[in-house]
Amino acid sequence: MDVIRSEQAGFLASDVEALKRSISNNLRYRSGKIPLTATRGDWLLAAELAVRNRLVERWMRSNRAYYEQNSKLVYYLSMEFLIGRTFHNALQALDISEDMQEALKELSVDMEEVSNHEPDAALGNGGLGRLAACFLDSMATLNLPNIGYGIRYEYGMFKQEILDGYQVETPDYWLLTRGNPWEFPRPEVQFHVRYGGHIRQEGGRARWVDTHSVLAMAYDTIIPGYGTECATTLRLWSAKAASEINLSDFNQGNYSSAVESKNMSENVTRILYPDDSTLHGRELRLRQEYFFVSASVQDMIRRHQLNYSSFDDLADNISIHLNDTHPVLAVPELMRILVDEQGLRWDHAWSLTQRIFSYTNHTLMSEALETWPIDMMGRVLPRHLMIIFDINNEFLSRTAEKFGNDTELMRRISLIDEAGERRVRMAYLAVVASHKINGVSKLHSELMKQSIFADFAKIFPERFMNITNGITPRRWVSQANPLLSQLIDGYIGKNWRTDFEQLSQVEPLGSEERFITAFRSIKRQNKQRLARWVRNNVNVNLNLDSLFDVHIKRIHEYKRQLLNVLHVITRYNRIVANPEVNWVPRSVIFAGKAASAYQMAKDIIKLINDVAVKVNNDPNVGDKLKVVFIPNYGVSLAEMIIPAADLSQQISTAGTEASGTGNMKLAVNGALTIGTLDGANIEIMEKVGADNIFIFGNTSEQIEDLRLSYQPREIYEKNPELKMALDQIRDGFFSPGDPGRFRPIYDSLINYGDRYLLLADYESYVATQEQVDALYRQSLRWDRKAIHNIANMGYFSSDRSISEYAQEIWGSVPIQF
Ligand code: 26W
Repeated sequence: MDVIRSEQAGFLASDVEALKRSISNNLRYRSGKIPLTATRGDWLLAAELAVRNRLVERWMRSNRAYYEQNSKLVYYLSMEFLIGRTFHNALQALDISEDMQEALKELSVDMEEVSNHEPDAALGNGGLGRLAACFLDSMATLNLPNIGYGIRYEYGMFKQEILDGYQVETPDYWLLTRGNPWEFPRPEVQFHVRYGGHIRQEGGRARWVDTHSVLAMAYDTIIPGYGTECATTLRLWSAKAASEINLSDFNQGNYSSAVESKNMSENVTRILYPDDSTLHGRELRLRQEYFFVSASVQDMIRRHQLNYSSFDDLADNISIHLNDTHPVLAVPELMRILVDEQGLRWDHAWSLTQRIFSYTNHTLMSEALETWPIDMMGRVLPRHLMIIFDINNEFLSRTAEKFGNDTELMRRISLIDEAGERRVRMAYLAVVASHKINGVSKLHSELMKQSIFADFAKIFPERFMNITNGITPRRWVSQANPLLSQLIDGYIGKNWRTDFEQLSQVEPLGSEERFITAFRSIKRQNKQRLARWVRNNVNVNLNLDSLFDVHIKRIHEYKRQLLNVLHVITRYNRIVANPEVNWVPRSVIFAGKAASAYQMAKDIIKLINDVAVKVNNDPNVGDKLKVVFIPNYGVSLAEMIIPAADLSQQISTAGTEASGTGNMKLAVNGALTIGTLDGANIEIMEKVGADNIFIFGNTSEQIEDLRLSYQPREIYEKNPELKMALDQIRDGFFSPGDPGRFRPIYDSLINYGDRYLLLADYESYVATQEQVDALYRQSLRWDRKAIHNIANMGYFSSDRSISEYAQEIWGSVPIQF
């Protein structure tokens, strides 16, 4: 009776009976199936829609509350949102996981089995995209009104297969196989995004004419908060040809040219660029960047005009956050709309713009900093280039007024790099246009001021700040590690999910035998879950008593997977030389994708796999050492690997990893970290204490000094174990059929300067690995330290990060329910 009444009132009840009815109805009326003919995919869809519908009510109410309360709205602009799966996350938000499991069970469906059918939404490369996803989760959970804007890529991050040890990329057809049940297409929300053409001056106003346009259509996804009624929106744009297929071509039988221009237009949202380190300066990428920011800014202006008759209060009503420089064209786009289309004076528009924008930098690596050739930008976006020139002129003359006409300084800070081919420096544009600029860890924010933005930090000291990254406890503990979560709940209650600092109450449990025993057993069960997966998919048997040593992240030279390999080879050589020693058994687990054009990263993957073949098949080694490369790393695999880790590898060259967030996920799931003093590792050490983390290697300052006179060959000559490992790589010990295969890896270290100073840190790394072994032998001490880590990681919640953004940058406040 209750169920019926609440459904009549517009609510969907969420008891088992109501869920069953929804699922059955969806199966029947959405898919046209009966249980007898339903596939797993059909059941999943039916269950997903049942969940989605139950979120809609919250979503509508949140949107209403936002309008009624006149709240400031945060627009989070990001080229990437690495969401992963949604089903479990939504169940958790609604607190109906158990009821859903029961409902499906009564329909003879295994929830675990069907939910593994859901593809990951892999609309991102790595850390930056996943951070955006954690931030959306936190903004919704904190009741902060916001809209995330991005691109609805038809193909997300490529799928990685490992064939004969090599990475092979295949397209990620995530939308084609089953559609996306979580999204709401909004055909009524479309904007023209224009490219090309030229500028005509008319009555003192610039008119952008003879353009070619592509339509941007919105697709909305609900982002549910946890422990709140709040649900917010992720709005992704998809390209549609402005004119449909050319009918006259079609009627004349020219079928290919009939669809060609449609395809060209729609290519703009076809695929995610799978490179997170080097900018290739491709025109299609520039078009993508403009495409989504133009549609987003037009959408913001439309929304503003629904409620306001002038733009005077625009900066009090909205904040626009730039997730790295990828969306920075939103700056000239807002200026263009305000000045050219809405008739605002330049100065007025610029002062609004500076109050509205803020920018987070995620990398200092010069090859990843975006710059666009003037030529290309002038061709694709002529009006925006003019606006950037105008911003630059004004910025340079104001700076000259204040700091004197120092031509060297002007050359350095100009938004236009005049050396060689002239290019626009997008990071400088972001800094000049933003009132706040932050790095993502304390060290990174300091280095940012000392290196790429040194001049700007003097010109605008009040703009620069730090907000250390965080991760969402909902996905990375509660969802990924249900056993650990239940254990913690039993002692301290469930509220740590929204108040992560409550984990500190776990601290005293580190001396309670019952808790330690339970913790140990859970770690083992998580290792078992992973080992089962590895056996079925990689055909390697992992020893559950071995130390699970985990190195999972994009494959990149600066992240130094190769340093890990050097240790593995050293360990292997030691075992072979002394098989009788009672070695601490290790399973070294790698996972990560290499950018498709990044040959060295791909060579490293092949090396890992070749070393694995050698080590795993050597009868002298047995269970003492296993090496596994888990293919196709992504959010869902991370959720399985992380809870099973004993040791977390965070071994980037100090000064290169802006923050890291995998480091946080692993530590809070009870892995101990072996790491350098880089990025957020430093802050993790501050929280957990130097005794509970394995720090090694040169500091960023030492690295800077070392670079001046670095001689990797000398280190190699002096250290026989290191020399042996490198010679084995060089001489084909791991690639007997192709002995020269890894020569480029050897050369990069010994002959081409070892850019990431692996050799400088090798000895201290290997020595620290010995300390790891020694501690692992004392399992009680190990477990206590792991528990101590969990108890002291509460700071690294993305809720804390987002509260800081809201208070210190956006000035936004929660909606009241
Ligand atoms: C060439 C285009 C490009 C350049 C840089 C694409 C993507 C990037 C990103 C900045 C790379 C990235 O994901 N950076 C990571 O951001 C995380 C979230 O702040 C940090 O935790 C990582 O340390 C940082 O590498």
